[in-house]
Amino acid sequence: MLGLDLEQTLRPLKPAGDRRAHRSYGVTLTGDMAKYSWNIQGDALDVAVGNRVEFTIRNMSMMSHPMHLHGHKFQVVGVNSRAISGAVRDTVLLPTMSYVTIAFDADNPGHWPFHCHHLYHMASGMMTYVAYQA
Ligand SMILES: [Cu+2]
Repeated sequence: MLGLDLEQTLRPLKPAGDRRAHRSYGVTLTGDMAKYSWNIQGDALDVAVGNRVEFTIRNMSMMSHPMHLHGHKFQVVGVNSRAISGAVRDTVLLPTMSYVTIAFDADNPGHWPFHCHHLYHMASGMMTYVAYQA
């Protein structure tokens, strides 16, 4: 349950559809156990209404992180560089040293948090925003 084996077997009741992504973004989860400092680094997540966007999340830290996006549901479309048509969720677990790609339609304008759902990790810095361009 703490890896991505199960995740790769899940199939959606309603897939996000086969649109090609207009934009792909990359973010990396980093951290330091001793300092209890956690971060999310990478592309600015500036999206445009109507776009299909993909985020590839790489966990380069030594803890797992359940990553949660507000305001949208996303489909898991890649696990460790393997393309899948996976579950539709609003949170996905990133085990240590794993990659997950998620896809969603930018259909809910706003300024939406994207963060680790371990609230102590979020509070120490593992949090960013999806911002819709004007
Ligand atoms: Cu975390």
